[in-house]
Formats: sequence, C-alpha cells, structure tokens
Amino acid sequence: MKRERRSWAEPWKIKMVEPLQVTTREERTKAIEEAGYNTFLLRSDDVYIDLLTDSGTSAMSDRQWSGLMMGDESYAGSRNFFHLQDAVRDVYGYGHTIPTHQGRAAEHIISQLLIKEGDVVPGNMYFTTTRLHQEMAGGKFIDIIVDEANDPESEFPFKGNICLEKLNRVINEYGADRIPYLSIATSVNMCGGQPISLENFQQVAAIAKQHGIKIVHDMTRCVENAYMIKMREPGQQDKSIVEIIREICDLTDAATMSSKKDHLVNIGGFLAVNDDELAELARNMVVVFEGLHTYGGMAGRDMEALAIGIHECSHFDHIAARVGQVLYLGERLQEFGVPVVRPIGTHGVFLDARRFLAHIPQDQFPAQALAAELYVDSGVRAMERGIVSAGRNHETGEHHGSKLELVRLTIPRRVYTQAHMDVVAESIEEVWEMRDQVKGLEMIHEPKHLRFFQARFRPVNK
Ligand code: P70
Repeated sequence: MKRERRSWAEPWKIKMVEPLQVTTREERTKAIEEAGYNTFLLRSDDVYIDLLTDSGTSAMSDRQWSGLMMGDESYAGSRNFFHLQDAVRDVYGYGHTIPTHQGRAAEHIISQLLIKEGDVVPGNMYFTTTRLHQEMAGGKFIDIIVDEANDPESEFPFKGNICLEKLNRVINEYGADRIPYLSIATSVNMCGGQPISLENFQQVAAIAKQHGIKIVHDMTRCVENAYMIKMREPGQQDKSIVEIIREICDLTDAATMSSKKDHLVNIGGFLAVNDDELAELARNMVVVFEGLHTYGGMAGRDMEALAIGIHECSHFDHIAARVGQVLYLGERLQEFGVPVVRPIGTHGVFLDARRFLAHIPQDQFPAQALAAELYVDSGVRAMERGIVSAGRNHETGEHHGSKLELVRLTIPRRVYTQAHMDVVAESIEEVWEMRDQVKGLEMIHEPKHLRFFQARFRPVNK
C-alpha cells in the first residue's frame, strides 16, 4: 500500500549532548515549595525537561560555535559588529544596528527616545518588558489587538492582527500628536505565539503613514511569523521567508530584537532603525546604559554567533522543523482532550488553565498552580502567562486583569527530541486526569516590577 504522507525530520544531527537529571516526586514537591510555587525560582538542576522559555535556550550550530572562536574583542570597531550589521541589513533591511545585551535594553532606549509624558502607545497585546519600558518613559499602552486574540478557542489564523477599528478610535480619541509610535509585534507572545498577517500589517502601516505615526516593530519572533504567513496567508506561498520578512520590516521605522529567540543565540539583541538622526540618538544613549555602540553589552564573539544565527534561522527547513515540533506537541495534547490555545502558535503550546482547572477562580492563580503541578508530576518546567504576568495597573493599583489564563510550554530551538515531547504530553495528560485535586494559590510576596519573575505563593487551605 502506498503511504499518503512522508515523515519529515529536523535538518540537523546531534554532535554534543548534555545529560539530564531525573528527580523523584518527593524531591520535586520539596523543590517547588521552596521556590514559592514559582517555576522561575526553581534551580535548573531540579528540572528535567525545561520548557520555561525559548529565550537564550537554543542549541547553537557548529558554525555558530566556530564563530565564537573568531571573536574580535577590540573595545571599538570590532569586525564582528560589522558582520552583525551586514546580517541585519541582508535579512531585515534596517540600515542601522545598535547592539544591546538583550531585547529589553533596546526597548528601554527606544521608549526613552520617542515617548514623552502623557503619550499613548497602541499595540497588538502587551508584552511584559515592552509595556513596562513604555510606562517608565511616561506612556500608556493601549491594546488594539483583534478580539479573537483573547479567545483561546477561536480558530482565527491571524490572532496577532491589529483591529483597524480600535486603531482608528485611539487616533481619533488622543490625536496623532500623542501617539509616538505603534508598537507592533510579530508572533504575539502573550496570546500564544499568534501571527499577524502581511495584509493586516500593510493596512495598519497605511493608516499610520496617513497620520504621520511611526511603527516600532518587536521582531523577536519575526522569522516564525513569516513562516506562518507563508503557510497560511493566501497569495504568500511562493515567497521565501526572507522576502516576507523584508516586506514586513519595510513597513516599519524601527525594530527591537531579543536575539535570544529566533536568532539561535544564548544572549544578545539590538535596536535597528532606518532614520539617521534617531540612530545617532540611540548610539549616544547605548553608551550610557550598555556599552560602546559597536558592542552594546555583547562580546565580539557573541556578535559573530549572532550574525551567523540571523542567516541560519531564516532557512525554510529550519523554521519548518521548529514550528513543526511545536505543532507535534500541540496535536498530541489535543488527542488527549487537553484544552490548549488554538490554533497552535509558533514557539510553544499554551494550556488554557481556565478550562483545565475550571474549579479554581482566577484570583487563586490557576495557571500558576497548574505550572507548579506539572512540575511536581514530571519535572517539566513551564511558565504562567495569566493574571500574575499581567501585573498591576500602575495608576490604580488594581490587578491588570487578564482574559487569558495560560500556561506556556515553550520549546527551545534544536534542543529536545520528539520523545521529549511525548514525555511532556503524557505528563500533562496525567495532570489532566487528576485535575480536580489541584488547589489554588495565594500570593505571599509580590515584587513591584514584573512580579511574575520573583513572586512567591502558597496553596490555599480550601
Ligand atoms: C520569553 C522571553 C522576551 C521578549 C519577548 C518579546 C516578544 C521582548 C522580549 C524581551 C523572556 C521573558 C521576558 C519577560 C517575561 C518572561 C520571559 N521574552 N519582546 O520567555 O527580550 O528577554 O531579551 O530582554 O518575548 O518569552 P529580552
């Protein structure tokens, strides 16, 4: 009988391995208690399969590792910086690259340069660090993402899209003068790694241009978004990943980048801009907070590995395998009937804790409790992406409120095998079966900024 489908596989083989530790349930129960039921506070030695984040956790290629040996550690004018700048120009098209140690430093610089007190910054769903830097610069973030983004069951293929009606409303209400830029992310992290369509981006850019409003692009996972456009958007199938990336970036004025994601490196990032004057201001600011404008917090060797990673990650076979692995885990979980955000996104599978732990009210942090329970079951580490992550409104002191209450199973790039994904899926199935026994949590320590990183919890006694 002829097979209908042929399996695909990763376009690489493994040359070096890092042993994993398996702990007992008893050890994990103790570890999570000591960590205040916060997976960020666990020691990695106590973790078996680490799906906390895809940030800085990728496996570098042999070419990237050899790039490390070619580091030019001159304080000024390192040749690796020029390789990085050329790679950014080749793939993304931005003329100026200002290196930073990671993404949030680029967010800091652009926010301080463009936002003034009383401004509003509309965007397609908040990201924790991005919004905080906008607020610290005196701005207020306004969410103008499509409503489908807040519905885990909606099958809409471009949940990262901007709602044009909401955009027009914000412009009418505040006036273009109070909008320094639109903050548009590709592959929107907080709603499940959901892409924005090229068509929507073009429509948004046309409106922005009409009103003289800039666009700052959070392109942390732009390659993954470009892949989704190629696969899902009518008329885009024949374009290469790089062609799609260029079309997106050409619609924007500047970009912040956390290279720890798409670019397959363990540290690094940059601010990319086209405008010469803005670049000059940013270069002046980077020396205050990061380092000279030709290294900005990275070693020369890191910039070399990054320059190589920029090219590697935009190859179709790489990105197809990366997103394909995420889809594989998502499909396994759905076979078990586990509630997940649909459609499966680019960098992880997001459990819908509202439906998973329907008996726990949101003020008892169901997603936080689910991530802790999953860890106890198997040593798999995930991350809360719900009301804890949403934080508090700086003006009112109230919880920001979050329609989404999710646990993110984030897949590092080129690190785990399909067998690891099976172990993860089976552990989640196990927790799904005993979900009635999971208890809610109360927060016993709440840091002022980005509380999810360091908050501590204990189980409620009900
Ligand atoms: C994650 C990481 C980082 C990130 C991002 C987007 C769309 C900017 C950044 C900042 C790490 C993280 C950060 C805050 C909370 C939880 C986790 N995302 N834009 O795991 O970049 O970390 O390099 O400063 O996703 O999603 P950086």
